[in-house]
Parts: sequence; structure tokens; C-alpha cells
Amino acid sequence: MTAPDLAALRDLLGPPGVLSAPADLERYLVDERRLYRGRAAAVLRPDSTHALATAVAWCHAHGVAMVPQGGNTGYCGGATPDESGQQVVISLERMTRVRRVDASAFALTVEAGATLASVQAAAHDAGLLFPLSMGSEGSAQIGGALSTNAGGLAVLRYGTARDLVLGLEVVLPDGRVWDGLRVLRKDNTGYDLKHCFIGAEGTLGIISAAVLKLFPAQSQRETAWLAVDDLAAACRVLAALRHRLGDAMTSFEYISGESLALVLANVPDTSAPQVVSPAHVLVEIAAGEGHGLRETFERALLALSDEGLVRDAVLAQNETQRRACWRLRETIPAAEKQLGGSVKHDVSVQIDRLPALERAARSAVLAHVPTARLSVYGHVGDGNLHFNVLAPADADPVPFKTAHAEAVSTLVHEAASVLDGSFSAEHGVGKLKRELLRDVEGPLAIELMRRLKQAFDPLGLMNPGKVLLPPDAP
Ligand code: 2HG
Ligand code: ZN
Repeated sequence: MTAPDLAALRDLLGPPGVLSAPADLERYLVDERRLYRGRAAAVLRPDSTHALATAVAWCHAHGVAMVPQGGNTGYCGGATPDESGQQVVISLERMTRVRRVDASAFALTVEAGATLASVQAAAHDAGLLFPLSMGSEGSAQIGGALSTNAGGLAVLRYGTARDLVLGLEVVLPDGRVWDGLRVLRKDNTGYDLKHCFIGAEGTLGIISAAVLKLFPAQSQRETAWLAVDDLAAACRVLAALRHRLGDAMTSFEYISGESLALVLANVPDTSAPQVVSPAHVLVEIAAGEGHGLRETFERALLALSDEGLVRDAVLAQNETQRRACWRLRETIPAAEKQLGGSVKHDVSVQIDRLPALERAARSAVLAHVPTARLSVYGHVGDGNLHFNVLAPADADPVPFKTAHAEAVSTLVHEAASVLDGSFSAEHGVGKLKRELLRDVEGPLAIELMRRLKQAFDPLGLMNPGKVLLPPDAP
């Protein structure tokens, strides 16, 4: 790897396009969870696809490795440079334009650096809905969300990032631009190249723009906070509500009593919901005009409490109450961070196996560290649980994580694997889970992934060492 010639890059991108002063680089070198700290020769900030392609072509010609970075909100270190100081970070933060809104085609074309919140706002301004939503949506960028195939809070109804894409524009590792920005709902012309880049975490090319699917705005929305006995009851409620409400359900989020307690004790401006129990569910449903949504929902919840599945239920009466419910769910990661962070797991299994997963992981982890605190919550509607492990209340979290993270993660991932589940439902692989990917996916899958990498990036300059271990790794 050669050190890049910054003067040449400044000539190509202009002074705002190249950062190299240590203080300017700082925020690009550390990941959201502070798991990794890298170094970089520079941060490149192109402001157009042309500028991005020019920068990438230059790096390709000079053998400079590139690390694409969106909002830097990822959990697996996929956007952090290595420690060599010779890589460049390529930030998409200046590429934020909404290029087109095709309201009658229910589509929007946007550059990769736009935040999810700004894409939602652009869709809203056109009287439509862009449903990808998550706690980090104010900083997470659409390019990063697509590159990690992010999930979030409305996957149950609208799918993950992958499901929301009609077309992509990608700068390939040699600087050529693949223009796949089609506004087509149906297009069976050969291999579907866009899906190679979605979820590839910037290892095959840099997504520079995307055509996203929009949906009809939902004029009616109802949110309920439910108290249930446990995760098994929550899963039964999910199935029952799906039968009764059909596709109206947009979110079905599980919040254990343990996670709720962490939030109430550590996050400002939160107060206990009217109904508290060992386990809770936040359900949101939405529909267009004329569906009598609230009555249907109330009837369904009443029936479930008659059956003994729901202990208690409170419907939000206004937007303030709705926001208060969501705050209790969305700030769980912030509460964990406040306590020094957690050993995080992002596991999924088929939905009816979630209770078995939780039981197995809980007993294995507590057998290993009986005093650990657990924070179990997540997107139960998608079979996806965040099974997070925190240091005991009186222990320092740093030595706790150093001593136990590896063993605890092995136990949780084994519990998922035995149930034919995944060790990364929505957060990707990055640097953190490369060994797991190699060990779990098996040699054939890894061989195919390596061939794909070789086909798109023969020089290995695009986000090297992410997702796949370096070829010479033991
Ligand atoms: C969420 O669902 C995010 O809130 C973060 O995926 C999960 O912090 C976590 O473990
Ligand atoms: Zn999540």
C-alpha cells in the first residue's frame, strides 16, 4: 500500500474535499461503539458522483485502499480504517441531494449521503412514505443503510433496506460508474447486480445514489403499549394480531422488564408506562382513510386480554403519548451506553423459536456469569432479538467486557446456531464478526463470497479486511 499524494487529491476534489489535519480526521477514525480506532492518511469528501468516481479512480491507479463511510453509526466496525495510516476514508456526507421524486411512480432518487430522516422528509413532502426507520435515522445515511442492509423498526411490514430499492448507482473499485438507477418495478434482465452491493458493506464498490420505493402515506396510526407475561406470550400475541389485523401492523417490538428498568434509571425525560410487567410489547399499526383502525385494534386487544394473552394494554391517546412509548424503546441502546456499554448480540431465528433462543441464551450466559445484567429486546415481529449483556451493577464495565465478551458471545451465538438462526440479523459483519462468518457459513459459502470479491475488486482496495478476513489470515 502506498501513502496517497494529498496535493494531487486536493487538485482533484478541491480543499473541502480532502481533510488531513488530525483534529479534522478524529470523528471518522472511531466507530459508534468505540470498539475500533483506526488511522487514515486523509478523509476524502467528494460532492458528486463524478468527484467520487475521480477520487476512486485515482486511488485505484495509485494502489490506495479506500474505506467508505456513511453516518458512522454502524455496530461492527465496517466503516473504520485500519491502523496503518495509509488508507483513505471516503465520506459520502457531502452527497446529500434528492435528485428526483417520481410521486406517481412512488419512487425517489437520492444521493448516498442523505440521512434516513431527510429521505423520510422528502417523501413526506410529496405526500408519501419512506418507511425505513431506526433510532439513528438522524445521522445514518441511506448509502450506509443500503450497504449494511439495515433493518430497524418497520421491517415487519415493509422489509429491510434491500426490499426498498428499485435501482442503484455504484462507483466500482476502479472508478467506473455502474448506472443502475432504474425506476422499474419489474426488471428481469440478467443477474440482479444491485443486490450484490446491498449488504456488501462497501467491499465491492461504493453506492453513490439509489432509487427508493415509496409507499402511500398512512393517515391513521395507532400505538399500543402491552404488558405480557414473557417472550413466549409476546410471540403468541404477534401471531394473533397478524391474523386479526393483517398487514396493518408496522412494528412489533419486545421490551423486557430488564431493558425498561435500564431506560427508566438512565435516560432523562422518561417515565414508567401506565402498565409495567416482566415483559412488554410496543405495537404500531397504520392504514389509510376509512378503515376504523382504532376500533379494530381495541377489539383485537380486548379479545387477547380475554384469552389471557395480554395482561394489560394502553393505547396512546395523542402524539405526545406515542412519542413517550417509542422513547422507552428507542433509548435502550443509549441507556446501555450510559452504563459503559454492553456485549451486544443481534441474533435471529424463525419467530416461533424466539422463546427457546431466549431461554437457552439466558441460562447459558447466567451460568457463566451469574451476576451479569441482561438487556433483552428487539424486533420480535422479524424474529430478531438484541440479547445484550451488561456488567453487574457494582462492576467496572471495561474489565467485565474484556474478561467475558468472547465467552458470552460464543454462548449466545451457539444458542442461535443450534436453532438454525443467524448471528447477525441486521447489523452486518464489518470487522467484528469476520471470524464468525468464516466459521459459521462454511467453506463453500466463503469460497463463493471470495470469488465475488475477486470479480468486483481484483486489487482488494475497497474496504479491505471487512466482511471477509484478509486472504492470508490464519
Ligand atoms: C435497536 O434495535 C438497534 O435499537 C440497536 O438495532 C441494538 O444497541 C443494540 O444492541
Ligand atoms: Zn435493532
